Order: sequence, then C-alpha cells, then structure tokens
Amino acid sequence: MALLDTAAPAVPLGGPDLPQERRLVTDLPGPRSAEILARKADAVAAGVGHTVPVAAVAAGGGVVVDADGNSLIDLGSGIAVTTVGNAHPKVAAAVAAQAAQFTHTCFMISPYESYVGVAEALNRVTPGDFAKKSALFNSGAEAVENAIKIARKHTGRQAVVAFDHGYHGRTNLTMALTAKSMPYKSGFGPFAPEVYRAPMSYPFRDGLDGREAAARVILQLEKQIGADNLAAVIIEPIQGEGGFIEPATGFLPALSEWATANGVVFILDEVQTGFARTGDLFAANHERVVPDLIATGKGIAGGLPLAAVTGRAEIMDSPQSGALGGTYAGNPISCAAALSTIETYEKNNLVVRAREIAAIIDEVFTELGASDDRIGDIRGRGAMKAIEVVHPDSTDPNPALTDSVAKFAADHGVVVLTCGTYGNVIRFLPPLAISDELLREGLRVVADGFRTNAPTSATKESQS
Ligand code: PLZ
Repeated sequence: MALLDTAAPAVPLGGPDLPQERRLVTDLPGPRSAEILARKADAVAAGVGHTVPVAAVAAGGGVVVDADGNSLIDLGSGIAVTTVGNAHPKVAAAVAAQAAQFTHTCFMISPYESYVGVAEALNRVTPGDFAKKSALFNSGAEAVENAIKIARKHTGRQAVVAFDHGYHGRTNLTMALTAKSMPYKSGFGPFAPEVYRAPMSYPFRDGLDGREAAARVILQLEKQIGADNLAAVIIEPIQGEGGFIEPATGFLPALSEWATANGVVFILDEVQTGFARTGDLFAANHERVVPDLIATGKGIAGGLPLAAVTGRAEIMDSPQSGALGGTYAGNPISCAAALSTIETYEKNNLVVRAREIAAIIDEVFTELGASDDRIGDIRGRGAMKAIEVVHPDSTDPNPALTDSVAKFAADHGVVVLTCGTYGNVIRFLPPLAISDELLREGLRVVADGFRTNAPTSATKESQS
C-alpha cells in the first residue's frame, strides 16, 4: 500500500534508454527499498540472501534503478546473466511477441520451432567441428546434472571428477560437485555418491605450470579412481563462484587429451564463462579446447531462465527417448529470448566489446595494484575479471577488506560481487552494454574503497 503513496517516484522503463548515470537520491536502502526488504525478511525464507540492499524496479545498459529512484552502476549483470544488457530491446520485443502467441505447450508434448532453432544455434556456435546435438533445461544446475546423466549413460561408468573451488549448482548432485561447504552445502548432506575432487590449477597459489598441474590431477585420477571407472571430468574453464581462478596455460588441453585417450567424457561447465563473457564466445576457444559436452546457461537468453547441454551427437543420443526433459525445459518465451540474444552476440560482435572492457579494468587496477600490496592478483579475461585481496606482503586471504570494499561500493551506488573459497575475491561482470565512462566511474569507486580502507602502514608509497 505504501508503495502507492504520492511521493512514489515514477517507475521508469528499463533498457538502454534509462539515464546512464550513478545517482543516489537517498542513503541505501532508501525508504521504499527498506520497506520491501522488511517484507522480504518476513515473507521469504532466510536461506535466500541478497547482496545489495535495494529493490530493483528497472535496469538497462550499465545501471540498475531502485524503488527510491537511485541509479546504481551494475558491475554484476545479475551474476553474468544480462550480458547483452538488461531489458535489451530485441529480447524484450521477442519475449512480448512470444508471450502473445503461446506461453507453453511443453516441448515433450507438442514441440515448436524456437526450441529447435536454439539447439541448431548452440550446435553451430559451441566449440567443436563435428555433429552435435543439444537439450534445453531451466537452470545451470539442471544442465550440469543432465550432462552427468548423459556421460554416465554413454560410458556405462559412474565416477565423476570435479575440482577444488568448483561451483556447479545447488541441487543434490551439483552440491556434490561443488567444493565450498558454507553456504552451499552445510547441513544438506548426504550428497550424491561417486563424485571425486581433484586439485585445480591455481597459479597464484600453487606456482605450478599447466602441465605440472595436469600431471598432478591425472596421477590422482589414475591411482584413486581408475580411468576405467570414470564417466566424466567436469570443469569450469575459468572458475566462477570459486574465485575467478584461471588455470595455467596448458592445464585444460592436457586434461582434455587425457580424457579423450581414456574414454572419459570431458565436460566444460561454461554456465558463467559462456556467451562472449571472456572475450571469446566460449572460454574454451582461448586455448582451442574442445569439450565432448558443454553446459551453458546464464547469458544464453538475456535474463530469461534457460540452460543447455550441447555436445557430440553420439554422446547426446545415448539416453533413451523420454529420458531427458522437464515440464518447462526449453520454454518458448526463453527460447525466443535466446534466439535474439545469440543473434545480438554475433551481429554486434560482442566478444570485441568484452575485450575492450578487460582493457579498461586492467588499466584501472594494474595502477592500483602497483601501489597497494593488498591486491594480490588481478586475473580473468574479458568482462570476467577479478582482484584477489590479501594481507600486505603475503598471500593470506583478506575477506574482511574484500567485504569492506564491496560494501563501500554498494553504499556509493556501485553493484559489485565477491566470490572465492576464502571470500577474498572482488569480481567484475559488467553487462557488455555498459559505457566506457560508467565502467570507469564504477571501477574508480571500487578503487576508492581500497583507499578509504587503507591503514597507512598497509599501503606502499602512494603514487599521487
Ligand atoms: N555452473 C559455473 O556459475 C551459477 C550461482 C549463484 P544456476 N552461478 C551463480 C548462487 O549463489 O546460486 C552456476 C555457475 C556455474 C553452474 C551454475 C548453476 O547455475 O542457473 O544457478 O542453476
């Protein structure tokens, strides 16, 4: 009721025509957001957290606008989802048109063309020059689960290997694949059996080159599981929730070669890295790694829920008819959104935009990193970059400073996300629709967060 009182700011339409500015008209949260968040606390289960204390009413380009009329710079894209830009006009139009046509039939009851079109597009744009097939699902976790199901059916084997720091979802099997206990797994066992964990290549912390790190993994797989028992290896080419860990060059190709030589299905989880995010359409392309199966989601449909498994036709066809699917899997509205989203990546050559964004992030943080020894590592590719925050003159994780900087950014109208096993990584996932100016402004606020939180003894000589 209070939301309708006369002081309510007019709710703007989203999309790129929103004023592209950081504008705070209240402290955060403002009164309307505070009221909605109070209702959330009463009505929504405590397990469903939130990062920024604002209630969104519109978003587009590089901003999120809240219920009080505050306009925040978006450096998170709703966790790497609105890569083409929030409420992108082509996506919004495709959604509206499809919603007016039909909203659902269930693809398993009466199929429709847009699902087939999305499968054809995925078969064409994913890595690998061979016959492929796809199946669509509702979420990244569901895609990952199905990739494992397909690999097990194809190989007749059960064991699956995932990696330290890996994140694959919140369902039972994907919790088992996910490394981090708090908050994702704690109290939710027992977890799915026959899931094994191998050491990730983490150059900042292990000092190994790609071949050495792969040899360490392979020895473990051969000795502890046995290749003959192993259905699949699943890995994120750059880890997302685990800390934007980019394995050393050569690690992924070596694992992929070993898997192929041993009849193990090599699965890339590109739910977070996929669709132009890393400056390639898929992160696998960077080292020309070709997975047998690839799981995609997030950026696939401009914000509509959709995910997919795509891969070698003979593997994808292993499960019997009726074995894959779901009531909503490949919903027609999501498929319409995906078709215009994928077309936008290709027509607008958005991989190039992701690389431009990387250059700006590098410019700002290489300078800051040179003068602040709490910035341990700057890594990632394209519009998927991160800073690992440490205690001065060490590699000891510094989650307290990480949280302070993220809070400073939010208080000053910039949405940034944190991640990492040790909670000490600030990640940047801006929409590719953000302007250079807004990106620079957002990054400057984050940099100010480091300066504001700097005990003078903790920083090197300031340059300016
Ligand atoms: N695989 C690599 O990054 C989702 C999770 C946010 P869903 N990452 C964001 C949270 O706290 O729930 C993700 C991912 C990778 C799988 C998933 C799971 O995708 O669409 O969230 O199920």
